[in-house]
Amino acid sequence: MATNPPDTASEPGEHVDAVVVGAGLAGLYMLYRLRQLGLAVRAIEAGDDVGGTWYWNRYPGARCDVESMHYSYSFSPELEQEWNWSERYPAQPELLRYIRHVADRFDLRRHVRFGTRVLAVHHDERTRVWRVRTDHGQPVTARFCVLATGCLSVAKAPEIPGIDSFAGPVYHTARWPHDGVDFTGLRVGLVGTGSSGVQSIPVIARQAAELTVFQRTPAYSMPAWNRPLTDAERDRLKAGYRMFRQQQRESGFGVPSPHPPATRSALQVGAEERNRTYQQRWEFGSVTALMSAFTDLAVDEHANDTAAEFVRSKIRQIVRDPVVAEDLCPRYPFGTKRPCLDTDYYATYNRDNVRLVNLRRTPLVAVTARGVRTSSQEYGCDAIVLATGFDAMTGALTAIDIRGRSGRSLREKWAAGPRAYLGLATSGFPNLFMITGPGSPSALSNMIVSIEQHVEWIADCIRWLRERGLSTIEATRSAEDDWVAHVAAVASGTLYPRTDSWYLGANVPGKARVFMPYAGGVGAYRRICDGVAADGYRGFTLTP
Ligand code: NA7
Repeated sequence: MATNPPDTASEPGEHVDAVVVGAGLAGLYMLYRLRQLGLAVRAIEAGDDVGGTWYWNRYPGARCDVESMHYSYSFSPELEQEWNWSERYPAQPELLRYIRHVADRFDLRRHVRFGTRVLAVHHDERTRVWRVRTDHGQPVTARFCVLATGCLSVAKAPEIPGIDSFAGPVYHTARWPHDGVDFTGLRVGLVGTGSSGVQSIPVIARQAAELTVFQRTPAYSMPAWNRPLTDAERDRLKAGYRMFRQQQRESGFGVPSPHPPATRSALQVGAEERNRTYQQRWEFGSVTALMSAFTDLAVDEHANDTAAEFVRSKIRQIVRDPVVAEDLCPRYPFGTKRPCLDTDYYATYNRDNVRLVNLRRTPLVAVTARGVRTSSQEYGCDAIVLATGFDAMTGALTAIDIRGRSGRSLREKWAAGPRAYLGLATSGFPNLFMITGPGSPSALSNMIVSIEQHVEWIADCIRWLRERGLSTIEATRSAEDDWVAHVAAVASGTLYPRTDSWYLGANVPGKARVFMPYAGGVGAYRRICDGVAADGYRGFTLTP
């Protein structure tokens, strides 16, 4: 039942109640919830299929760093029961199969316009609708606009001189060819050692004749201990799924831990006991297990260094060449860049066909026609892989020309850093919502837990507005200012802002340096959002 004002109906284009930008995990669930409310909905997706992150990131070894049974939708108990994940940590092809299954099972594809990129989203104050312009096809107008554009969807162009002069192929991990790449017999140069590099390096090393890894900042990586799931494991979790989901929602990172909650400082226990605890967490294999071993690893430098040193000791044990091992040892506080989960990452440097180049010692000067030149020499390459990351959290939002009241541009409003109330909405942009936007736990959490929370909050909000005959909701400037200050205050109590990372926008030259995710935890954040809604959407202006 469309509710558009009659004067938009005479304009060319499609008129719906709500438009959703993106058909990844967030966009698909948003469609589902809005359709349940009886709204006319349209999603617009740049890819040719659903999947978002898991559609684009097809590099060898691509895998989620949250366990499959925890990184899956909780909204449908039937879906939970019928889908059988094959491995503890899901690989990209299986994740994409799952998301496609969800799209088909809930008949969501018919609401999505694929292969279409949103260029502009402009608010019309007279008719109070959003006008969405795309790279082709007709425009869409809608009362509500939801940006489900993802935190890691705009691949970062590398600021490497000469990259266009390279004679061979250049691949970015986040834009990998759909039919794969065969590196057999080739000399491959790979730039970047974040999660995408760490996952792809062992796989490419097994195929290529030679692999040269160009590392600027080493990652902290831990073994995933990935393995097939047994029927018994799947059945056990399925039987207790409802309680498990509740724990996820109330937890810090959206990843409940099988370990008892930490009660002591890392500095309160002796070295032997501390290392025993770290060893247990290492053997468990998860992104959060080590970080949550003691109460103060995220906030106290000295405590943190005990965990950092534990990982460094592992690197030194695994990597045979002591110079290479030292080059692989990170020096920034553990966990302040997102740690990686790997399969055979450090051991790969023991292979004869793998070489590590430490760009801190010999900086990358340029890419030439023949390979990669550092300050000390040129490394011949037949193919180059860029695992250089993303313009994270805000990149996909500011890539669109979004204009709110009085034609004000979001790009300009956020030039000094993103400003959003609860990471969900931004003042001056009525009826515009972001899923896992800056200022929400987003990338500091199990994304699907945060996605479901935002989608449900937005759907409940729209239903509430309709029940009261209200047409517009808009964050107030003062609520937004208070929230942005709160996000900064919480972050400043941690070690996170001390390290250059994509959480801070530090990986993109010229980007404002602001710690973007909310570090207060998924459970605490959810309670705040629920409280705002229970108070009649405190901090928002509501208009009939
Ligand atoms: P990341 O984690 O941002 O890693 C990118 C890597 O690329 C990192 O090591 C960067 O070094 C390196 N990089 C970026 N630009 C350059 C240039 N110009 N020269 C040399 N090295 C460079 O991206 P990922 O795709 O690996 O992972 C993103 C997230 O996806 C990950 O955290 C998981 O949540 C999933 P730097 O650290 O900037 O010195």
